[in-house]
Amino acid sequence: MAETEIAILGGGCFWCTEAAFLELRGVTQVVSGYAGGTTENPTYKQVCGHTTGHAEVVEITFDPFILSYADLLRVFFTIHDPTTKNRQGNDIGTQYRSIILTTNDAQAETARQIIAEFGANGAWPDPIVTEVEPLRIFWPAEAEHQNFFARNPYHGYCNAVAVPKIAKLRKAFADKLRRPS
Ligand code: MHO
Repeated sequence: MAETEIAILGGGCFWCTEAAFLELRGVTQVVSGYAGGTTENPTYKQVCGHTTGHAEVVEITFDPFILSYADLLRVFFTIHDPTTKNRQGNDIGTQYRSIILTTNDAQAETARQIIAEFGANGAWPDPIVTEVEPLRIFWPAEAEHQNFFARNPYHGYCNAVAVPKIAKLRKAFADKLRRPS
């Protein structure tokens, strides 16, 4: 029986999203990469140049008996802004779009439910613009983008973008952390 499940989520800069999801108990691996575009083997430069249609995403491997896909999505909708089209904060471009790439019908159904939940719970005043589409292929990003924040803890951009995400996650999901904070 499969003990792990894969979630592919795009919520802005993957350095920062990766660092946040690594906080959760039940998450066994997070890989930064690209999905939702057309070309094969996209590079960071191509993705940033908007020539491939890919979004920056994270591939999260998790144990669904410890952390459900629904709860993973609740974290996702808490730590990024799902209401700004092709934008997260100061980062603007299609690679920063809010997107859920589903690996099966059950994930697609759960994604629609959680979008409805966050559309109604007042967490975000504006309409949610997150795209939901079936995953075609996930391309891992270049080695220098993996574990970026852990390897660059004093990076100014990450301190401005990743640190507040992690703080929000720790506060809102204290019962789901790998280590108590
Ligand atoms: N504006 C940031 C984004 C990094 S992220 C991996 C930078 O260029 O450093 O998209």
